[in-house]
Amino acid sequence: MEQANSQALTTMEHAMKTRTTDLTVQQWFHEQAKPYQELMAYYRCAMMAVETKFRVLNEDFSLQYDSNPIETIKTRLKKPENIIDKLLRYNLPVTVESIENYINDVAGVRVICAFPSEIDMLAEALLRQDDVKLVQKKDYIREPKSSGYRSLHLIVAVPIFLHDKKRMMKVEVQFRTLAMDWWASLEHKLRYKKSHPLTDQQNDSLLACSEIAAELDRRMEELNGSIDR
Ligand code: 0O2
Repeated sequence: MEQANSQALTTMEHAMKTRTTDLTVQQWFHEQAKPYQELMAYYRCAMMAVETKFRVLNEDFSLQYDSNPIETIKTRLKKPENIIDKLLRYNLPVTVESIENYINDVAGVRVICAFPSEIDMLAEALLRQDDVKLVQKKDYIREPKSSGYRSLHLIVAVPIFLHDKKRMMKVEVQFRTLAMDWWASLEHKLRYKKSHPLTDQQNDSLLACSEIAAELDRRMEELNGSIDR
């Protein structure tokens, strides 16, 4: 943990130094290192809390319906350089307060299901829990991005219980099917492999692949519905 923190700080320090030579920003970093580390620790706790909620739901669905809707759960803490980039992109002050107030996806949990209907089922089951507060919903499944990206994004606030207080922390939950995840992983790999943007033809091709993946999801869902248990 100590080692991970100091690694994150080194990366962040590097990110800030390479983006600006402004002494006040560097000074900020030295002053804010402790509160930054603390905030990241709280986000790690919130990710653990949300991951546990999904593991419990999976277990319960398995007992009640003899099905495990979750194929995989992944967690990630946003990289320090991406946090700084986002603050700068939105012209927000580089402060620990602004990270907490405005960056909703510092803590990320990705839930991968086999079928699209399992996504709605899990999202509803999460939001029914009385300690989970919905902050924002972006449904890129019903309205895919122009790139072809499909996933359901929920920003939720969940409590974490520390030795002397309770804190509400925001976590971004991305729900995807295996097909949506396959497309997003490959698209990311292809897009970031190149130093220059993809051509219109390459973008069209990626969009077409996303539509094929969506069709696969529909067919598998239909097949699943037609199989008696
Ligand atoms: P990281 O840190 O690498 O995970 P923004 O667009 O970032 O200014 P917002 O609201 O965060 O604002 O964006 P959005 O689009 O709702 O969600 C961003 C995240 O969704 C991305 O994380 C990806 O994980 C995923 N995503 C969104 N669009 C695409 C896409 O076209 N292709 C792929 N493969 N993934 C996408 P980041 O931002 O990369 O951050």
